[in-house]
Amino acid sequence: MSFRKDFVWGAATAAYQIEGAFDEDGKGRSIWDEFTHSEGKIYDNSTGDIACDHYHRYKEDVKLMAELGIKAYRFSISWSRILPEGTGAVNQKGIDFYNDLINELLKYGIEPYVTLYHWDLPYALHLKGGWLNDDISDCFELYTTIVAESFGDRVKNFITFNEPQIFIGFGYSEGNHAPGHSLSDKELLRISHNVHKAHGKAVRVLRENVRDVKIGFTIATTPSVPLSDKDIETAENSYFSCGKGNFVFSESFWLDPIVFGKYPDELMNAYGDIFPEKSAEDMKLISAPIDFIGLNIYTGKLVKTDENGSAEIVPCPAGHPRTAIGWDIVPSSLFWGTKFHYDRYGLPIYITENGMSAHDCISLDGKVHDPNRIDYLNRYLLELKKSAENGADIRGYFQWSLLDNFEWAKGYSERFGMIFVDYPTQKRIVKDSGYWYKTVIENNGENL
Ligand code: GBH
Repeated sequence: MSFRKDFVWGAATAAYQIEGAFDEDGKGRSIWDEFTHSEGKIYDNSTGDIACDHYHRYKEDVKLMAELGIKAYRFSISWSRILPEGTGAVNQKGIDFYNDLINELLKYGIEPYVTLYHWDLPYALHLKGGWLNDDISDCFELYTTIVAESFGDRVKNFITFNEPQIFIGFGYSEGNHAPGHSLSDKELLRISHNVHKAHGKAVRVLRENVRDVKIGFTIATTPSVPLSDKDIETAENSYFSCGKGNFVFSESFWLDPIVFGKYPDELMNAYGDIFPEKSAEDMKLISAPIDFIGLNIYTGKLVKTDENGSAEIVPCPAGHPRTAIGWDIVPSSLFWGTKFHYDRYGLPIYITENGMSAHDCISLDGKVHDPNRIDYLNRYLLELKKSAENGADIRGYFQWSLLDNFEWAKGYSERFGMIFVDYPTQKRIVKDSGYWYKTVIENNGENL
């Protein structure tokens, strides 16, 4: 045993972070266009107007992927590129762009994995209330129908949402991501239920329109890692708890309704009185079967059992290794995150994101040396392999990210790519870790 023979080795990106061409060829504005264009929101005052200029350079980027032996590419579609107003008229040039990209990928035998929503809500819909508007799930259904009809003959893998926790938690609660709001719990619950319904409607549309489709839902997760063997149960319970104060960021709030057709009792006990109206029909829609769970794992938190038998988070010791963005390096988060999710939900798992930021630069020899990233990836992938050997059904791994790109509120200050992007010239340089990843793919991880 080890990684499956057909293990999917991939790379991931998202539309707003790489495409640029923010107002070209009929694209409408998204909440991220508006957010980055308002003063003081982004660390380095940058925007995604040009980003990696992938809209114009996708052929070069796909070719680089092929050279690295990448088997699958996870990217997102910009809703406002194909529906500038969110609903209504379709922008044919937007459809053309994704058709060209998909065809280019298939030419090299790279399998497309499409994320429908990676945070860039059409601004026109935001003005009508966005995710708070109860009509939004119908708009999402329409958007998904167009995607399914346009690309479903060639794209078979879809992820409805990327990290609802983060776009809702950061965008509508903490306010440091677009659209920069700080809403009440009652409003956050309404938004979340609308996202759940939008997911359900998208699943229905994809099943009806795309032959042999595989559908997943991706969450952001910082797994609880047991400090010792005595703490396994405590870590697992705390990982899936969904109590007061943390429901948006929790796991079970997102996945229980989708997999079990039921919001967690803990949530309903705490918030039942302010929860929006939900019908049995809603719950049936939300829990339409999906094919896999996508986990985005970057770090973990160590958990031990305190004197009362409850979970206590143990901070990493001083000097513990961290990535440039400040996240602790906890390789075993890949083992425990996949194990706990497989134990609870029993669905196939893809790691839809994992990777690290570093302050990479071009050396005198013209290359980009990133030994720390190679070490990070090596350690994390060994833990993933261990989890697969331990029985979790792990189907694939997408490294975040193919390219250095626009890191949301951090602008261009963090580099997550296996390919370096020199923004002033848009020159691409494969980092040492990119070449290293190539050998991992060639050996199906046996050389780790
Ligand atoms: C993802 O979000 C996004 O999907 C992607 O677009 C983004 O570029 C990428 O990751 C890199 O950020 O304070 O140590 O506990 C990641 C969401 C939220 C993951 C915060 C790590 C906690 C770190 N992240 N989280 S820590």
